[in-house]
Amino acid sequence: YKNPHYAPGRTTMVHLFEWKWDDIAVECERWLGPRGFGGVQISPPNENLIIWSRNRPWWERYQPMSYRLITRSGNEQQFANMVRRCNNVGVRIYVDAIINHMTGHAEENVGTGGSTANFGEWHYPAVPYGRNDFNWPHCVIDSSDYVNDAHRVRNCELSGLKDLNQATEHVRRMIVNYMNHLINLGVAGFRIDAAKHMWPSDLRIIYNRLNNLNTAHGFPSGARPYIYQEVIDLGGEAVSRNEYTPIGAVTEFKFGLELSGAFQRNNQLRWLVNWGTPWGLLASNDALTFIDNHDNQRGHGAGGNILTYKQARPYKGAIAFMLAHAYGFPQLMSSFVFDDTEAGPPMDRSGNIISPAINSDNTCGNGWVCEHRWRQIYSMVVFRNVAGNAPMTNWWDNGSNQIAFCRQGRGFIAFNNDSWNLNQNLQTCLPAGTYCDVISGQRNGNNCTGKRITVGNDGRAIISVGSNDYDMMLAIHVGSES
Ligand code: QV4
Ligand code: CA
Repeated sequence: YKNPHYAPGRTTMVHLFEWKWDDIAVECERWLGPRGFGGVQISPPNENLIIWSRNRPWWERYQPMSYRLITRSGNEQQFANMVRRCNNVGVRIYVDAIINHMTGHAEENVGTGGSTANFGEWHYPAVPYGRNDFNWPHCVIDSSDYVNDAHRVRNCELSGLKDLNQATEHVRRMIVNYMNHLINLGVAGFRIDAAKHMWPSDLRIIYNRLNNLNTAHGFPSGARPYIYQEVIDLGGEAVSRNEYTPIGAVTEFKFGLELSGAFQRNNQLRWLVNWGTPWGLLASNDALTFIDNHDNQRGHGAGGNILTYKQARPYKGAIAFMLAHAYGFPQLMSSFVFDDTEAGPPMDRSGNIISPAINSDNTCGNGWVCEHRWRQIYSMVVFRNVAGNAPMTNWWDNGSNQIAFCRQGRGFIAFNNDSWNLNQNLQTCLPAGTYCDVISGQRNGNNCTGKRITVGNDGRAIISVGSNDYDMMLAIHVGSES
């Protein structure tokens, strides 16, 4: 369950938060496939409660009404079409699976597919679920439970969301049917929402009942779905991430918290010399890594000061470090613009999501940020693919916030987060030649649109990153030789 089953040479997925299936299909074909992205995490595809009383917040999608594939992102036919088209260009689809609970909002009761429920009676006829399928007697998780009471974290409601009992055969069967339906349609794996709130022993049984990935979509025979479980564990809680690593990968929330701190100069970059398990991170193979996610970029979920697209310069630095470093399985966030932390995606008056516009410089419009289309970010996805399994070597730092390292023989990166210039003769571990920096520009035929770096026969080069440069890093790799 820990292999994402990316197409060969691909390493990185992007969360296209609240995108429509038709738009993801075309994005796979025109951008993600050609640029070497490995996969897409999509928003929950199952029917959710429509919440007009809060003007269709993004979080309505975390209130399931049924497992029918019909949401503001599209219907089942559009979903199937997206998965097929993305797989055809080597881009995998990962589903955000909400299997801990149903709805938690009492005032409205119609879903995106027209299903209704009787919230007060624990009655969801479109699944169907009834009162016996939920944990009983009902209770709501208090903040103190997270510290003291793993039982209540698993068996009480997460902010009033009706809490399913995954120990019952009927609930297991409904969940497994839903997930297997998605596997048959060609998805490669799942984000398990709110995994902390379910018993690992129940989850193990559910995972073991899942089908192998669909070979008609290009997966090897016998391939198990990739499973990464949302467990926020910054330490000091009754539930530990270590309870979940035996059954799948886990979202590593310390990763983005620590890197956000370092790139905001709350910590010197030189300390990143031993980035990884010495920092208290999960084993690399167990970790789904990211800087921000859809929750913590807007103050939901885990605490802490997290970098987002709103602090573009240090954010790009942190993302570049994530992608250059060998640790973990990285995921990029792709956002819509927001000020109101509850606001849903760009939509018209009827609540239909408005598609992103694509500008001539490849960036997005219509209220979409599309971080995955920022040159400094997509170029680093290529860097990671090119680096492959090459070991990290030749760490250099200036004792402060200037650092550099190699991916031996494949790539080299330097960062300057100090308030003075970086000018050094450094070992790049690359063959002699002339290379284009993929941060300040790119290779254009035999020319570079940004900085050009000359690597000598000894592998050394003069590396310059001014403290006032537009970006704080410089990256070259064997694919950027001019
Ligand atoms: C309100 C009150 C409750 C009350 C309840 C009863 O706040 O005290 O009990 O009404 O009616 C929304 C509202 C929330 C509301 C709730 C129920 O924000 O105020 O409760 O609905 O109607 C997202 C949002 C939540 C949202 C939820 C469902 O973040 O705000 O709640 O969707 O719409 C912990 C967990 C972790 C979780 C994280 C947010 O360990 O698993 O909190 N993260 C995941 C998702 C996240 C999602 C959920 C879990 C739930 O990443 O996006 O929550 O599926 O850390
Ligand atoms: Ca639960």
